[in-house]
Amino acid sequence: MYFHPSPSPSPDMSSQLWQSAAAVLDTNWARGHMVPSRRLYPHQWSWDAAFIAVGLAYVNPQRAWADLRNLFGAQWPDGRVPHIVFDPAVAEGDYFPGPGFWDVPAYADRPAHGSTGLVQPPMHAVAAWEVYRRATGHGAAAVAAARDELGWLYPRLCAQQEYLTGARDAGGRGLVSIVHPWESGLDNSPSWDAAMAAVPADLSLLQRYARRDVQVADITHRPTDTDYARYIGLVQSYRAGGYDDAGLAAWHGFVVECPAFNAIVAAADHALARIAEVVGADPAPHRERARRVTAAVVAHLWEPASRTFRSRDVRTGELSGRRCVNGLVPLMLPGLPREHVVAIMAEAESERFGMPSLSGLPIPSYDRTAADFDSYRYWRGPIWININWLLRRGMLLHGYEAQADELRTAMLRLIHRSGHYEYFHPATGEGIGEPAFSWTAALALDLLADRTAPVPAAARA
Ligand code: 2M8
Repeated sequence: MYFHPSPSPSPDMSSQLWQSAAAVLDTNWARGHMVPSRRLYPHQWSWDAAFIAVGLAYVNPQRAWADLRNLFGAQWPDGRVPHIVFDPAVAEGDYFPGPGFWDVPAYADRPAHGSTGLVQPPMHAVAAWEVYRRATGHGAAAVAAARDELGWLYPRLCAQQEYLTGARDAGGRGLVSIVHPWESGLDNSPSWDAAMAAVPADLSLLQRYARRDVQVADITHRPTDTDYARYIGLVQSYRAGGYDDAGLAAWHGFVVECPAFNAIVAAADHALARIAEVVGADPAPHRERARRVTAAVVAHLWEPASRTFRSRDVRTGELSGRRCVNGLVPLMLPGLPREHVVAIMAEAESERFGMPSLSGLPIPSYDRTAADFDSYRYWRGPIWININWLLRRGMLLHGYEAQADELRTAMLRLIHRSGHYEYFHPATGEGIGEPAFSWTAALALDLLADRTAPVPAAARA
């Protein structure tokens, strides 16, 4: 094994990592917003902006708020926050599918450059709360500014939650449905394989629309052409329906309840309850909705035989047969019953997900023992820092301090050794995908600044 667990990051390592992470965030700042990476993702992405804000809170809180403002400036009148906000200065051909393909409806106050019509997990309330919480380290003026920013964001965050828990409750069970794998953020996860198998894959679409991602990334590390043909077909379907959500399960080919997405929805309401107290609103409805969504995740997405959470295909009613990391993410919920917490921790510590004590590395995106586990292909095996960051928060919340610390150390050592990569090989730790990836850098800052870590001098300044 290439990596060996070590008790904690040394002060030298922490200081180098802090500098390199801050440098990635400087490099990726583009015209009033942050890009996930310069080459492959030249626009602004929704849940990336949330993870990025968590790190910017330490080095440049003004940019954290500006980035969130740029994203919510593109919010639709129905409350949806688009999964990509396009940068008008970037050519149509620099990302596929670009703004021309999405052809979203125009309305008065939407930025002319447009967006997609999909969403991503609503991590933003959690992020906004984290940025606000850190403002005390930057003086009284920063705290006052942060309170103003929360005031601006609060109604927008509420509208985002109302859209998701309202129009997107396609199954009528109190859970949010996603209408495209891109909405999960875990694009080609095996969690969608069964549902995607029923979506027609018209490969001729790839003659009409060239994939841009494979011009700048290794095709064996990305979703397949068949995946992309289905991705394009699903956007065409949703677009043809005017991005309307009425009766989704009857006419759209992919309608799925994801345990990670829904856990993030509930976590958003917990964060909104705290934000409500700061801005003078009533926190009670947020706590109540968080409780309801948590109860629905437990009631409908738990697979008793394997004692794991699974995604559910709303069209067929079937739970996915695959053990994927999205099934561990409900650990981040404070209201998760103890028996489910214990079961998730057992899964995280099993040979399937192999906590660092087994592999020396953070948790992979898919069951290591599955026959189709793929160490390179995106969300079908590699390690992702944002998901591990969420899992670590869950471990801390439920009193698993030693495991949380082990995971933190493994993440920091991995990023220090390999760089701020988009994702990592689950056996060797080799960096894969984009080498200067914003959320990896941002979350490294947060992990470094954790009170249990040796605080680097730059963080104290
Ligand atoms: C990936 O998704 C985009 C499509 O939205 C892509 O592959 O082009 C995912 O990893 C997603 O979680 C992430 O938000 C996005 C930008 O980093 O890239």
